[in-house]
Amino acid sequence: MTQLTILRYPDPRLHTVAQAVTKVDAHVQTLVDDMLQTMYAAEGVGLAATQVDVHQRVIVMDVSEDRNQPLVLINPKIVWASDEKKINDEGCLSVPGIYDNVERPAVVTVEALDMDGNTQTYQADGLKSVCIQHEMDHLMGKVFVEYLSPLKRNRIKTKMIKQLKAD
Ligand code: GNR
Ligand code: NI
Repeated sequence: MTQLTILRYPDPRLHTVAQAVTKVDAHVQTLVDDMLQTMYAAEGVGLAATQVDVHQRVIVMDVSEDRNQPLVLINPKIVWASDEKKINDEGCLSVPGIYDNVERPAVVTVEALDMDGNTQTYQADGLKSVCIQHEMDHLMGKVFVEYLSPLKRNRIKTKMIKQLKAD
């Protein structure tokens, strides 16, 4: 297993739109293993391939308390979203130390391939719903700070650039 480097905002590569996976083969399985290891090491609840500079539609997640329920979503597609919206405090491994409110549908149904290449359907609410939508945004090249006002976003950008220079 390999720990991968997580891109940090405002890295322009975070705005790349990912391509659909054509076959869930050994190459994709290795990517999934490496992404899970990277996510657990970073103590995140989710990770999109975009964040490790691989532009394929692959997401890993684990929203369980004991961090022992990995979930893999390949070529995810939201097939239903509730009219009901919810505001959640979001953070992102690519924007360390920044948390802010984002409004999203409260409940979603998502269809995706699993590690065996089988189509699975998941209904999610709470953190799992937020995380699925947050990760799917990454695959579209979108980072959560883009939901915030331009003023906030620019302050965050400046702060991140200062932090990167200090590292
Ligand atoms: O670890 C993470 N926590 C989190 C908290 C609230 C809403 C979304 C997230 S996802 C984030 C990991 C990450 O950056 N995934 O892309
Ligand atoms: Ni994120």
